[in-house]
Amino acid sequence: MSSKIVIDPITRIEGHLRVETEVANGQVINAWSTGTLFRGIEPILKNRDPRDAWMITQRVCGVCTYVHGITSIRAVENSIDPYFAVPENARVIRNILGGAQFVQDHIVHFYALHLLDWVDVTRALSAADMNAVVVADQAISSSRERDAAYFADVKQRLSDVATSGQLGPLANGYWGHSGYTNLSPEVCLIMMADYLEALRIQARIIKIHALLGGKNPHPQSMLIGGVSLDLVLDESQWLALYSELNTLSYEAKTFVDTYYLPDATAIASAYPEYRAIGGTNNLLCFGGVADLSSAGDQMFPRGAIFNRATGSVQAVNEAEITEHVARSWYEGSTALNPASGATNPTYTGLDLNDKYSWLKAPRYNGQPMEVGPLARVMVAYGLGIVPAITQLVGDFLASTGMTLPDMYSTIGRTAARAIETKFIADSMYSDWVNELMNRINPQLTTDTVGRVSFTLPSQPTCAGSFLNEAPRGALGHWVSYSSGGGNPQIVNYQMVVPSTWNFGPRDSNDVAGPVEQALVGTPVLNQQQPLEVLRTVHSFDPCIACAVH
Ligand code: NFE
Ligand code: MG
Repeated sequence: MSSKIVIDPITRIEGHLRVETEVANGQVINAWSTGTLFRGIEPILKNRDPRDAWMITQRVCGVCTYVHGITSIRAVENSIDPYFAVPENARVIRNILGGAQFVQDHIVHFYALHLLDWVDVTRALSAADMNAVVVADQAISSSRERDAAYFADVKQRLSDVATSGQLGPLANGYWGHSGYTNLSPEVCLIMMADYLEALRIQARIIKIHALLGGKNPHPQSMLIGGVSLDLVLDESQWLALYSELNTLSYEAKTFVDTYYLPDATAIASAYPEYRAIGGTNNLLCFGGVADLSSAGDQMFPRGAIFNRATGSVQAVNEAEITEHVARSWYEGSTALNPASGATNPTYTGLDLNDKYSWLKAPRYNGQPMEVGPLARVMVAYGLGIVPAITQLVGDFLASTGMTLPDMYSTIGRTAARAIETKFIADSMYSDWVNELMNRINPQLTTDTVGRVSFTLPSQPTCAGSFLNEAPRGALGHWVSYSSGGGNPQIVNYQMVVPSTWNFGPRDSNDVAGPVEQALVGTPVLNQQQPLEVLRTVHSFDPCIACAVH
């Protein structure tokens, strides 16, 4: 006998996601992932000027803001010249905008969207001895300096929320579930304190977008050819900018060192059962996050891993990317490469035996692929060419007692996100901010160039693409446009987006998508409170606004 569990909507995500599982003998034996809202950005882009596409594609999402903008710009730049190079100042500014995006986004995910899968708020309220909380806090990280009065205040604030009857973001958790008891009440209170700290720090970090991008979400300072910022600064302007960027990137790095990575380590240590739950078999990374040189050396290398063979990373061939729509609400029956992709919506109702999602089903070499932090970290680790990742993964495994194969799991995915955040936050503070400020220091340089001029190609039809990394994983944009004598118009615009890879439905061969596969085998203790399902779904950090676009 089996039964069905439907979670609709899944909350603490971006966008509209329904997950149905079939459970037998206390375990998930089948799963279906459904994106329940159509967006239509690809059709909206038709007939628009390709130079405007980045402004429109940014509106795919306000969570992974910036990444669709920059990916669009680089796809158009590639249509002009596959070796199109922006000025060094623009390269470094783009890196900092991207870095700030990743660090802020991952902190928001870990604390605001994922933490309550591991921490029971009601348990935090039963912590009684604040001196014991201080001892537990310093056991998680010795660089923390909080006292009993601090935690008593946090407890009081939480208790005030609980008794107000207006729980806000703390409402509707599976509180009291026995799967939460791995963490002591003291550690639950610590984690809730860090949740509140994270709300404050994420707003600080993303101020970097206001400084270099004019606003957040959706920075305004990019252009095809570089950035639109005026880089001619006098001494006092330079000092003011340096002081802000240095302080903000230091706060980001310090928060990751003091709270995020230690908390992720503590959760991974406390929930060893999640090393064997929620894994997938194949990982795909397009490479990116930052261009470390004008030659295009990327912070995270490109590569694919099949069947968990971390040691044999495969090269990526763009021609092997396809999207299936057999089980999605779109016309067509052939799997298409996005360079010739199509988006013609046709809704036929939710039918798990036929069509059941607004997401397409991307495949690489015909296989479903998990994308995201775990793919980036494992590809870099497998290739062994990023010393910081080799070191951070080694340290994490040593401090949690995990093995490398354990990384193919729900907790490994959550760990990889924290590990890469540390690498990015360190690079932003120690390298990129200094690189930019040295480049534009009026006492040291006369190189104030932020953009190059360009001419769109004059062929009847031009095409470009760019493979990038967004916080949730591999992101590709493909554009083709008619040059039309000064009035260029988009003919086709296709995006294949991280959460589309992870949350897409079955393909025309009836092969399930990554999340659908990852959920199979998950134990479910209480079908009224499917906490275990939620843990794995959230570990992918779904953004269904992006995934459908
Ligand atoms: Ni809307 Fe996004 C990221 C992109 S996810 S969050 O990261 O692209 O699919
Ligand atoms: Mg698409």
